[in-house]
Amino acid sequence: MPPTPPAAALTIRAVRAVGVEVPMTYTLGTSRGRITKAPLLLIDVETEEGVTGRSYLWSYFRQAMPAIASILHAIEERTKGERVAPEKLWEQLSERFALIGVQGIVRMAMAGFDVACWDALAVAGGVPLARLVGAEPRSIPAYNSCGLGLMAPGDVADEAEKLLANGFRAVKLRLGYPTLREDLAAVHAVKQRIPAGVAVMVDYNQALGADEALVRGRALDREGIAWLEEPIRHDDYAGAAMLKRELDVPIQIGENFSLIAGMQAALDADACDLVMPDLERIGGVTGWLRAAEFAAKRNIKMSSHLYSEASAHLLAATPTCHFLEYVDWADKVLQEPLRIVDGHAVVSGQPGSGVVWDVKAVERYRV
Ligand code: SMN
Ligand code: MG
Repeated sequence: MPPTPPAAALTIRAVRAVGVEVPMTYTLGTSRGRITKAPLLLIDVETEEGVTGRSYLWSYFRQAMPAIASILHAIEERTKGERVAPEKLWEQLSERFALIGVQGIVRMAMAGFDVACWDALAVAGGVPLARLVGAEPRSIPAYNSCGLGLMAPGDVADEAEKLLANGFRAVKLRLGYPTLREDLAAVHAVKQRIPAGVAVMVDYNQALGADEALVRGRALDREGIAWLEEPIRHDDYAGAAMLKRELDVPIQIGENFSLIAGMQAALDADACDLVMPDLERIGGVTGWLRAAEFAAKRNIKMSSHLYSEASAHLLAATPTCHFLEYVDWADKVLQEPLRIVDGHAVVSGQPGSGVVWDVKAVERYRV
């Protein structure tokens, strides 16, 4: 592999944020509500040298975006004129925001800024983000997570079939219907419709209490499920450890780990078999790299959550890389959406993280 280039000298000039709401191809009905449009806050970090770094934040709902943009404005005030050195800036901003705390929308804004800074360095160095963080671009196994929300079993099976386009060999099904019988009906409908050998992950989005999770988990043990994601409250690590001990199906958590401390607490409690940090909640690229090192030390397989474009680059550099969560939710505002070939995300050799705006589309979906 060619040596990692020295980080380019870039100086922060401005941090800009634009909110868009992008229609989703498939409605996502989770046990926590239905999502039909992707609320994305698009971030540009402009430098004096003329290079712009980009990232976006999945903002959960439209009204959160102005609040996050306002924190990004505070970040701009505090970093204008500084060198683009993301790890140092993370420490500096963590100190500056210590009183309010690096959590919630403060952490979101810091992570979005961090990812855009790393993107700027990769673009300036003329290398893909993967190379900047020490890996060769390569193909990453992906599962299709674009849909498969809570709906009638026939509809869920129809959608599962569609999601196998582009050679996907893995899909994620949302569960947490009122009864176990309905959960099993959805699993059976999907399994009967798709070829044997296609992996099926299931995600409860924290819908169950620990006792109910044990009952439903025992039933799922017999269904050949690839992983059981967030069956209970995300921060009930003792409950998750009990499920890990009692069940055969691998327990997957991580989209709610807040920074590396969250992941460490979960692994110290032996709360899961697998981890899937979220690029934002884990603390941007800076946080991801620490998490990847930590997962490798504990020998635990690591997948991603949302943010498919940058996460694909980072998984290339993750020693225990497992699966990319593929969602196409930003595709409509990207010049070049992430490519999937034979069910694998293709990490491009182009400079940066693969996030460049389709300016006309951004205007169309702007809120
Ligand atoms: C999820 C989380 C947040 C937004 C959409 C979907 C889900 C997943 O938990 O893991 O994909
Ligand atoms: Mg999930």
